[in-house]
Amino acid sequence: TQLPPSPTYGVPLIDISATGPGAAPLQQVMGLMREHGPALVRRLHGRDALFVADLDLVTELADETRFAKHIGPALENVRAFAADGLFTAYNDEPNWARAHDILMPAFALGSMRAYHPVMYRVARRLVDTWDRAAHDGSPVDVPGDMTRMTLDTIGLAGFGYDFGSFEGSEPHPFVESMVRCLEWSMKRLARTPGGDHSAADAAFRTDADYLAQVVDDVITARVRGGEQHTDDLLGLMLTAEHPQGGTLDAANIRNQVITFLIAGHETTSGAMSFALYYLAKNPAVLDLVRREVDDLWGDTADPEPDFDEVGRLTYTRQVLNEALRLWPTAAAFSREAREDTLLGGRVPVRAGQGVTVLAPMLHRRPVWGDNPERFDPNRFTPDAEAARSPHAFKPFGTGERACIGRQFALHEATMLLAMLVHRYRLRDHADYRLTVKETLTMKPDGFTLTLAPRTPSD
Ligand code: MNH
Repeated sequence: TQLPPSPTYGVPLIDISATGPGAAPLQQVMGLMREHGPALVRRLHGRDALFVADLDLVTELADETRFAKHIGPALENVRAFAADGLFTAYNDEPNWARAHDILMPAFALGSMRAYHPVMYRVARRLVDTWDRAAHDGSPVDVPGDMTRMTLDTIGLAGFGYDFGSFEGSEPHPFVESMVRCLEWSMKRLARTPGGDHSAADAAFRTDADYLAQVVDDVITARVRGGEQHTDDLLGLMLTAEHPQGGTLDAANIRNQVITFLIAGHETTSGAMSFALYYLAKNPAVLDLVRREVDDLWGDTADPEPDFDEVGRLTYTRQVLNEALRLWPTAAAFSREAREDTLLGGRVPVRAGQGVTVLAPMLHRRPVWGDNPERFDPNRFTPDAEAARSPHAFKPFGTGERACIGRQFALHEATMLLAMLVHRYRLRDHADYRLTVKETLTMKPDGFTLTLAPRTPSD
């Protein structure tokens, strides 16, 4: 569809073609919004994208009768390797509803209980690695190790497949191929028309083929094992029938496995990394987390959190929410109008046209008070949450296409953070300055810590 000419947008139009989006396109839009306000059109080589962060506009976009998920150019690129998997499926693609209905039980509360022991087992792998680093005084690569942990967790919990990421010194090659695929999806958005990108595209194909091959290994391992797993993700994918009939076909299962291996670890890893960053920088907050975990586990050297205890770590969870407020690791999601409409009574949006919500800026709007950059987990006390619009905080997207793995991520991350704070003193040995790396998702770049074991009462 032809977009209306610029003056009818009703918001500032900024052409970035001269500089391009650079290595951090979403942070660039954050900067543009700081200058031009929370709704703007970014023009790049004649392609326009409407970005919003204003609470009123996001509240409207959350109205499922007027708007739905939009597969914008970024997710269109991700479709090149995840196709009709849940995350990138079109709303009206039959496989979306079919897979959603079949897989929902795997994210019910009872399933979280079933995943808990696996999550704990993998958290212990990380702790064993960090114990050695604490002993040697060597720094730990925080986002790298968080990624090892979350990949092993989703592999084992979802698919009974062990990536063994802590065994070698290198991350599993799946991670590097995946990151390059995500980078390709992002950089493809910035291409100047007419350039030759065949080398980048060929490299992408190699990586995407490798991801598919890993996925086939995951599936073969299960089928050959012959066990009657029916309750984890892969078990449901392979065996469950939809209430209205039909199972997932082989091609769709492959797309779902790729989708879950990526969506199930990349963002959670970043969220834990940012949370550790803020803990390392905010001793008063760290003290409160310590108090919470010490109340539960005291001087027990190796506490094994049980499922219900993780639910009682309310302040630790507030810390995670506050980290996701400042750096929602899946920072943008898009909505499309079901019919031609006026957004906020002033921005014309055509049926099917995309509008991208920039969560990190939504999360810094005046509804968050006059010092939104301050890290303050008390923004997430039950009272504070009850007093605030539910649309002011959207790290997991919105509506029926919102994140299916939210409880999974929060359980895994809350337990790990609590275990780490209970066990170590975190030392910001390098006086780390935050730089956020974008590969569609966001992570603190080059963030390391050194560790010291905690002794009773310190
Ligand atoms: Mn997750 C969708 C953020 C953890 C699996 N996820 C989304 C969306 C956001 C999101 C935002 C909506 C995107 C859109 O509207 O286009 N997810 C997160 C964050 C974390 C996260 C910030 C961790 C923190 N996600 C997880 C985990 C899993 C998972 C863990 C799986 C175990 N997420 C998904 C899937 C979807 C999704 C699958 C697509 C759901 C659908 O469209 O039906």
